[in-house]
Amino acid sequence: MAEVYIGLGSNLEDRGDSPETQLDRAIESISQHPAISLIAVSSRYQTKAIGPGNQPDYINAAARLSTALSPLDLLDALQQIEHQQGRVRTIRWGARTLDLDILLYNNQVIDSERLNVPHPRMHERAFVLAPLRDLDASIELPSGESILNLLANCSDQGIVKL
Ligand code: A4P
Ligand code: MG
Repeated sequence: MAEVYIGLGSNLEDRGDSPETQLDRAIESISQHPAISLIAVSSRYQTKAIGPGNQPDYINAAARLSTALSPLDLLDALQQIEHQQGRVRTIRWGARTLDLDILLYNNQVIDSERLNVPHPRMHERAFVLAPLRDLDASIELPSGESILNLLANCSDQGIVKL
């Protein structure tokens, strides 16, 4: 079984469901997946969008999972859940109904065409690091960097715990 941390984010409605409700639905889908056990979900944060244009704030959270799925099979499962919730891929970093990112997969470093783990931008993003800290303040990246140190080095990025 692999120990996995994922990031969840939403800043658009899907068929009338708010970003908060989208996170609820994603967590429900993950918990019902036959090959994934949901261990814990972090607090939620309202966060200023990083990316182009004038986007609404995001709701972000993180979750700890246990799974027998390989990293790529897990990516497929998460992308299917994104798709079910009306995710349409248009511009990179553009607004989205639901984004599910694999942050950490055991202590593995993965650099393939479809998958980069640890998530390549997590070390500089308070909206990823703060929810991870809520789950387990002792988490380290495979490089040995502690998420607490990384979070302390982040500038004020306008994140508010809900
Ligand atoms: N991919 C590679 N590595 C991974 C991984 N570890 N987890 C590939 C998930 N996917 C991974 O992703 C594009 C491709 O990345 C996937 O097809 C997969 O093969 P995407 O979800 O289609 O597009 P994206 O999310 O727009 O691109 P990207 O580069 O993953 O964006 P980020 O870095 O995830 O940033 N601001 C706030 N406040 N909160 C947010 O949650 N999120 C983003 C997205 C930007 N700004 C944000 C937030
Ligand atoms: Mg993504």
